[in-house]
Amino acid sequence: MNDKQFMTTFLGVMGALAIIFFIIFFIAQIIVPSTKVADEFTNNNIVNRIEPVGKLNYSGSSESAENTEVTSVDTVRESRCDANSANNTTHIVKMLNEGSQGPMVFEPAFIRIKTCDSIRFEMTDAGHNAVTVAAPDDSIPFDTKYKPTHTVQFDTNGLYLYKCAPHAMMAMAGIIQVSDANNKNQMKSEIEKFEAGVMMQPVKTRMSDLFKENIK
Ligand SMILES: [Cu+2]
Repeated sequence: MNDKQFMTTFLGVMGALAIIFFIIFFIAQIIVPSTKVADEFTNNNIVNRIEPVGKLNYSGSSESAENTEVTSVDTVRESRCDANSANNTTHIVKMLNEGSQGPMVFEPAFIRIKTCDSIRFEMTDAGHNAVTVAAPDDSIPFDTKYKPTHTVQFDTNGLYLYKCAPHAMMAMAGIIQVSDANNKNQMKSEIEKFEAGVMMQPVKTRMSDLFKENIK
C-alpha cells in the first residue's frame, strides 16, 4: 500500500466515522423531547417540596445539636449589662480538689448574686473547668476553659446549673441564682438529668440537696 492508497483509505474511514457521528447526533436530537419531559418532572411541585438531604438531616438532628447551634449564636450576643458599672459585684467561686463538702467541689457550690454581677471562677487546684449545664432561656452559656481564673458576668435572671466536665460524675457542679428563680421547675428536671450521670453514690444527690436547701 503506497502513501496515496493509505490516504484514500484513511480519509474514507474518517468520512464514514463523521457520517456515523452525525447520524447519532440527529438521533439524539429526536430523543431529547422525552428527556425534557423528565426535566419537567424533576422541576414539578411535588419534587420541589422534597427538601435537600442536608436540610432533612438537620431538621432530624438531636436536640443537643440544635442547642449547640443556639449556643454559637448566643455567645456572640452582646451583654445587656454595663461592664463598667460600679454597682456590680464580683464574687469568687473556687474549684477545689478537696473542700469542706468533700472532694472535687466548687466553693461555694450555691451562690446568689444580683443581675449583672460577675463570678470569678478560680482554679485553686489544676484540672477543673466550669461549663453551663442548664441556664435561663436566652442567657449566654459559659465555659472557663481550664483557665486559672475566668470571670463571667450574668445578665439574665434565673437559675444556672454548671459542672466541671472531667469531674461531673463525682458531682462536681454548682448552682447560681441570678436575682430570682423564674426557671425553678425546668432546673429541677435538669438537676435530675445531671444526677443520673453521677457515679459516686455518697454525693449522688449533692445538687438536689443544694437545690432543696436554697431555692424557695
Ligand atoms: Cu473538676
